[in-house]
Amino acid sequence: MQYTFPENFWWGTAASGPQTEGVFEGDNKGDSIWDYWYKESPELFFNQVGPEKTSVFYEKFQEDIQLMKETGHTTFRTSIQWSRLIPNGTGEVNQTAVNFYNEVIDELIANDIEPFINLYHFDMPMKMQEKGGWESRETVEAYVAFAKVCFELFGDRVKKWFTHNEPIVPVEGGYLYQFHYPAIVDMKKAVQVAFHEILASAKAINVYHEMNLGGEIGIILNLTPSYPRDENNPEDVKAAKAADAFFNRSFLDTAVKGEFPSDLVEILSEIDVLPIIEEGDLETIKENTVDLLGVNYYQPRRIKAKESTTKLAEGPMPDDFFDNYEMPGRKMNPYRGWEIYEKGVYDILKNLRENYGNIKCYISENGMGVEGEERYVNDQGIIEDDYRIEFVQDHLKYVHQAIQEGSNVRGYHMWTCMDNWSWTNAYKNRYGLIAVDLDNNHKRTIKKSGRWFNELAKNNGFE
Ligand code: BGP
Repeated sequence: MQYTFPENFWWGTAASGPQTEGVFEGDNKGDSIWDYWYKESPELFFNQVGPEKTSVFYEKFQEDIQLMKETGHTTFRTSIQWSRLIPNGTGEVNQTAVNFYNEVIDELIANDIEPFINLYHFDMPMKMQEKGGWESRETVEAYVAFAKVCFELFGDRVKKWFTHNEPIVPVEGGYLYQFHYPAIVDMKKAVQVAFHEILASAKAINVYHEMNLGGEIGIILNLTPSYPRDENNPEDVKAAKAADAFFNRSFLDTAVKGEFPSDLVEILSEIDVLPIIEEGDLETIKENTVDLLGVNYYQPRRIKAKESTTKLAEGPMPDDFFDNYEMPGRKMNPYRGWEIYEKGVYDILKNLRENYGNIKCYISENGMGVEGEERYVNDQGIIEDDYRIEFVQDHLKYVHQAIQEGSNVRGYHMWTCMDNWSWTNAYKNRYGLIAVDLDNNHKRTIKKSGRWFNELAKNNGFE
């Protein structure tokens, strides 16, 4: 086999509770910010479709786990919805939710699929948001208590934990670019939110390690390599470095090294948006770094020195330090508007190897959302998504190369298993190895890529 991966390489997919479970009301679930926002302002949601319309994992998880088996999964990531487990954010634990997550975890293990559990996938309980969400210190403590409950309830069986998925996204979406609730523009709050997420993660890691449950805990970051327009132009290079500090190193350096990047601190201090830090916080962050890093990779950033004079907001914004650059001829996914640059994943892994102590990591999301996949259905009713197979193979070749050169990569998760609801695009773009027919009792049909993925996992590689 030309591309063989290390023994026991983790093959699987990633998903999240809010995007798959359904039953967004009922069974004592509390509202998350998404549930609340959708009920308040459905017109803000793509096609007015919100988290009430999912692939109904809550109901069909047994069937779904069988399909995971059929598609070669040895591992699967999902998240526990905080607002399902602890409806008010703090206090009483919802026994119906405990039963549900217990059943899911047990069913996965019974089918030899190792559960990877993430504690936060953009889904702040509304009750905590009312108290300021991540802006507030109270949320940090509430989150750590929630994490502890999860470790106590499920830590005997779950051995891979993650504190956050893409913590930069609630910062960008909620406090800078307005695509997550509360959808405001306020750089000072954005920085405080980021700081509290970082602190909450370190505190949860501390609790987990002290409990000695024999597993590993990490964080999942969406890393977007920042390439300057012209490597020989110092202004472009400086701009790319600033974007890298804002969007990558803010969370990467704190998670892996326990330190804030000094150039980021300089910028934040220059524009007077440094967060409130209490005594002992920096030590907590320093002492509680991750065991394992999840890398979500979809697209790079192309950056040039600031040329435009348009300000995105009255106050400071990251974009005051760089402009995005539309590189001519770049390969795009037209449906999502994201560049496809396979070598980006190699550059990330090389950077982790050279500058982050070769931290143990895995690819925790990578995938291709495509609109109108029904046009690829063959006469047996199967979607022939060769483009997805090609997309994954092309990325895996670079992952393989990084491993050959010594990168500490332990697995690959695709986004995603079943076509699912997306925060900003609802069901426009489909990412799954398995199609879901929303109009026909959520019927599942394995796509060609699902069959291919099964072979990939069984052979632990491809030709
Ligand atoms: C990641 C998120 C996922 C998922 C994916 C695809 O950033 O962790 O939750 O949504 O992106 O993105 P989208 O659905 O916006 O196309």
